[in-house]
Amino acid sequence: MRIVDLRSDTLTRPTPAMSQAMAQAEVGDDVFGEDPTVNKLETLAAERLGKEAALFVASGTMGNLVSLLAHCGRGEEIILGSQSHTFFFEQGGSAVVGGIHPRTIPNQPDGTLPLADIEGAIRADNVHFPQTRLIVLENTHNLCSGYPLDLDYMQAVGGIARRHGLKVHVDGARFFNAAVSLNVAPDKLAAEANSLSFCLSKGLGAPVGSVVCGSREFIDRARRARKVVGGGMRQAGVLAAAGIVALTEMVDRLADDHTNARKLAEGLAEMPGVSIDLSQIKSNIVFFELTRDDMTAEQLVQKLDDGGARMLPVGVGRVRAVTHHHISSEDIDYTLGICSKILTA
Ligand code: TLP
Repeated sequence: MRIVDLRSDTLTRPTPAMSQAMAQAEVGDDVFGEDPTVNKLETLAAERLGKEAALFVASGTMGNLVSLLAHCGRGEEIILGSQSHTFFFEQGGSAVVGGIHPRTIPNQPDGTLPLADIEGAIRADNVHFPQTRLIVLENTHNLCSGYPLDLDYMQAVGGIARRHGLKVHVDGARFFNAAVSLNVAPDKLAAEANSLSFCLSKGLGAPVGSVVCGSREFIDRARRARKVVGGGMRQAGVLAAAGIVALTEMVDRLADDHTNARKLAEGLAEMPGVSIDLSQIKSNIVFFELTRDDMTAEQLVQKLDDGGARMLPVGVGRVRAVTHHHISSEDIDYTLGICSKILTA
């Protein structure tokens, strides 16, 4: 049976070029700094993001965790969005592992944290308070329908951070989706980030891995943090090889994923019992709400699954679909056909 799997862009399997690069990768022991393919990926990633250095890590979760550990000490505080992946989906790792205190601010539908709220959350020097160290942004913002944070916003947050002596970390799991959606060079969009973690294993299609970018001194600390969480991966060049292909061949095509997400959203908007804000759809993530009482999100997703299309129920009455390089425009027609049968029955 034909299955169109829109649950996540993490489902992407390596392209033939990636498989070939992995099979032929030159490797060494990366904990000794001797894996030439990892070193090449790190140099390339740092260049693309306009940073001094980079670090290959196992996952987006690890990228955020080692970044937070490198920026903050125990009892220090980070300001981040209440809907952020780091707060919501990473088991509170920074608190569990690093004793770092999270201070959340409600995200706006466009993924931003209001600037006044950020300023208001920065702690005064007072013996009762933890000390604020870091502002964490997410670009694109997963739970906010993949909305990209634009250059003006990044600069405004960077300005606040500088005025208060804070650092900025960007969870850029889908940072290249943001750059493509906004049509801004990645290094320009990353300029205000003291650190940025992006995933190779989402829309860019590599099977495993993320890269953290920042100053050389920051990356040295992140490398120590990676080791303490068991992330020293030895002959990791077999994985990094796919990451190099992801960075060099898979960025520009993200625009197709955005076009397909838009087409899916526009089709869904026509269906009875579906509510969707089309102005939210800027990259490869589509969220919609079911507005009928006779079907839950879980029931809809089950029916879709039976019909040959997979999506994710996320919260009450909310469903997520994510486009990626295995999803064609024709797959979207097929998916809309299945949705229409279920929702108009
Ligand atoms: N997101 C996954 C799930 O965990 C929800 C997905 O399917 O979207 N930051 C952001 C913004 C993410 O969306 C994700 C993964 C991560 C970090 C973590 O990356 P991994 O899964 O590589 O640890």
